[in-house]
Amino acid sequence: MVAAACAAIAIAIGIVISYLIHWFPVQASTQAKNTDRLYHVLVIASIPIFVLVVSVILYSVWQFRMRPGEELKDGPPIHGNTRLEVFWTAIPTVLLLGLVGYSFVVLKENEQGRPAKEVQIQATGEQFAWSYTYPPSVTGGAPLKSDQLYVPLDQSVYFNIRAKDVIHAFWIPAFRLQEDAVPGITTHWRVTPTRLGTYPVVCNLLCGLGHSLMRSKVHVVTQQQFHSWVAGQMSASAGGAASSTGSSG
Ligand SMILES: [Cu+2]
Repeated sequence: MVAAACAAIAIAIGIVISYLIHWFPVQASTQAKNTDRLYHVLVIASIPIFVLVVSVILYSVWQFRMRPGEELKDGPPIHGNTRLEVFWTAIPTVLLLGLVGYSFVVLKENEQGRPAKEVQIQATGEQFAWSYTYPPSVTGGAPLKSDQLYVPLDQSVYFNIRAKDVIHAFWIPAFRLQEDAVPGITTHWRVTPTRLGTYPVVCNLLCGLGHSLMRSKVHVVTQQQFHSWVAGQMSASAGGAASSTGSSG
């Protein structure tokens, strides 16, 4: 009875602490909210098990400790306990299947296809920088290459992720999304930004000496600002191209 009360108190304290500590950066996407909810469910499911396991260990260490004069004694010869073994196999199985199932649902939801009006952006990793290509479906003209990442608020963005040299990982912590950038193949992730602001883009796979400098920023702006930024970049690159042809001719 006392043990059960202590366990309940320990579980409650654990859950409160898990909520009080801010583990993560701000949530800036729909996917971030789903992922954080999953994380909290996993923590809340893990705390009672942690308390149970640690309690059994501490109890056993104290209760079955060697007392003076018992140095040469051996433990009682016990062989198996079918009922106990069925329990400690069945309960973790059910629990794990439940949590794996829920994780699967969250991942599926995060990757779900969106309506046709989706912005496509190609992110390319190379030693040691990220660059971005906005395709004709976004620019309405030629593809736009830039070292800056702008994404529109409340609109689904689909990233095609590539690498030129070695394996990198395209990670935006505020979106809670990460995928490897692998030479020779294109990987993807999909995000719906939900918070205006500027957030770090990080390469999260050791890719060489400059790896720690391989950082960039994502600007989440309104849809109107996004389109005017793209238009501005397009006219700037058109102007640049025109002047360079002018000077060479
Ligand atoms: Cu890297």
